[in-house]
Amino acid sequence: MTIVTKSSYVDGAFVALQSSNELLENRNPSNPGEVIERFVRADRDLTEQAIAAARRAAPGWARSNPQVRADALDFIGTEILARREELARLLSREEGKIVREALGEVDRAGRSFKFYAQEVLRAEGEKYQSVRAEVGIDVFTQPVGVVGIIAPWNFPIAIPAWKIAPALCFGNCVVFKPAELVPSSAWALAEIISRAGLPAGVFNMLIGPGRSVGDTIIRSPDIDAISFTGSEGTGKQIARLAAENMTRVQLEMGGKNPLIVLDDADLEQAVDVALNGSFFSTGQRCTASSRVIVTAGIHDAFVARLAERTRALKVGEALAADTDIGPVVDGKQLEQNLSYVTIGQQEGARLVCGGERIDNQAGAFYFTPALFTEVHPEMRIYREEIFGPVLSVLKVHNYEQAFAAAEDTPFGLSAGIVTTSLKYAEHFKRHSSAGMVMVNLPTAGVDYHVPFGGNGASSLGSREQGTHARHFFTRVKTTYQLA
Ligand code: UN1
Repeated sequence: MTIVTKSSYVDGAFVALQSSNELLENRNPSNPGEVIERFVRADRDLTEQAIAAARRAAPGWARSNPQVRADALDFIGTEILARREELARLLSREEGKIVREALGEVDRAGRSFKFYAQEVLRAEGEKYQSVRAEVGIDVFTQPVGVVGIIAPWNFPIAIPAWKIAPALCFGNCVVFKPAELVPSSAWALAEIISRAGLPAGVFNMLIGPGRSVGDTIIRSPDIDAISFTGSEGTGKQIARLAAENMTRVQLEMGGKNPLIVLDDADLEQAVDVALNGSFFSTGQRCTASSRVIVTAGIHDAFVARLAERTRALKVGEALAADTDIGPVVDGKQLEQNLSYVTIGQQEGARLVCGGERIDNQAGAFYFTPALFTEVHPEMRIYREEIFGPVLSVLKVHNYEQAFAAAEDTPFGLSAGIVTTSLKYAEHFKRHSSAGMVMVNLPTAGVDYHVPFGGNGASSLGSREQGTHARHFFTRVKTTYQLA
C-alpha cells in the first residue's frame, strides 16, 4: 500500500510538498511497523507565516456575519458525525484507543461544533444604569483576536474540536498545533474545516514539533491567547513565556484524581466505576482515577472483585472488536508505566495484578492494567501522575479520612465518590476542591456542553466548553454614553 504524505494548512491552502522537507511518520501503536501516513514537518518560518495570515484575517473575521460562522460550524459538525466510523477507525489506528471509545470521541467532536453553531447566535451584552444621571452603560464582548491552540495526543479529535469550535464561534482566528503522535485525525479535521467556507487565514494548522512550531506560537507577540492541554511541565513553561507578551492562557494539565468508595456503596457499581475511570482509554486521560480511597468495611471485597474484573480485561489491538484496552500510545509512555510499576514495588506496595508488557510479534505497546494495594499516601505511585492504567488503592477508616486523603494533592481536576449516602455525596460535591465532582460515576468521561476544568496544579485560566468558553475566547468591553 502506498503511504500518503500530507502537510500543514496555512492561509487557506495545504502547503505544497518539497523534496527537502523533513518527514514525520505516523505509526500505529498496535503495530508499530505500520506507517499510517507521512507528514511534512512545519518549521518556525511556516509558523510565522500562519500567524501572519491569521493576523491579516482577524479584523474581517471579528466582524463577520454570525450566520456565516454558525453555518460553517454546523457544516463541520455535520460532516464529522456523518463520517464517524471512518474517523473513529483512523483515531484508533494512530492513538490506540478502542473503536467504541473512538466513536464516542468523534461524536463528542462533532457535537461540540454543533453546539457552538448554536452558541454563535445567542444574545449577548448587558445594559446598566450609570451612577451618573444621563449616562447609559453597555457591556458587550469582542473576539480576543488570534488564538494559538496546542493539543495533546490522548484525544486527537475531541480536544482540538472543543478548543477550535468556540474560538471560531466567538470570532477568533486560529493557529492550531496538534500533537506529533496523532497528526492524522488533526489533518482530517483540518481538511473538513478547509471546506467550510472560512476566509483564508481564519484557520491554520501546523504539524510539527513543540520545540519549533509550539515555541514560535508561544513566544509570538501576534498571538493574543493560547489554549493548551498537556503536561504540567509544558504548561508551566507556556505560562512563563506567555507572560513576556501578556498573552492570555488557558492551561489544562495533569491530574491525580481520587475516587472514594465508602462501605455503603453498591459493590458492583463501585467496581464498574473504578474499572472505567482507571483503566479505560488505557488510563491515558487527565481525568483518570489513579487513586482509589476505600473504607475498611468494603476494602477486601472491593479489591477482590476489582482484581477479578481487571484480570478479565482483554488488552490488544485497538481495532479488534473484543479488545477492552488498546495499546499504550508509544514506547516512551510504555517505559514510564513500567518504571512506575517498579517504583511501586520498591516502595513496598503490593502489586495484585497486571503491570506487565505483553510480548507480541508486532512489537505493539501492550501493557496489562496494574492494581496496587497496601499503598501509603507518601508513595510516588500515589502522588505522581502516571498517565497509564496503574491504580493505587489506599485503605482508610471512615469518610472523614477518605475526604482528607482525596484532598491531599496539589492537583484538582476531577474527583469521584461511590456511595448510597446522600449526606456524604452532598458533602463531597460541596467541599471537594476539584473542578469536577462525580457521584457514582467515573472521574473520566465528561459531557461536551458544560464547563470543563480544574483547580490547583491541574488548570489555569477560565473553563473550557459550553457557554463558559466565552470567558476565554472574548474580551469584555464597557461603554459609557451621555444621553
Ligand atoms: C474526559 O474525561 O472525558 O486530556 C475528557 C484529558 C482531558 C479530557 C478528558 N483534557 O484527558
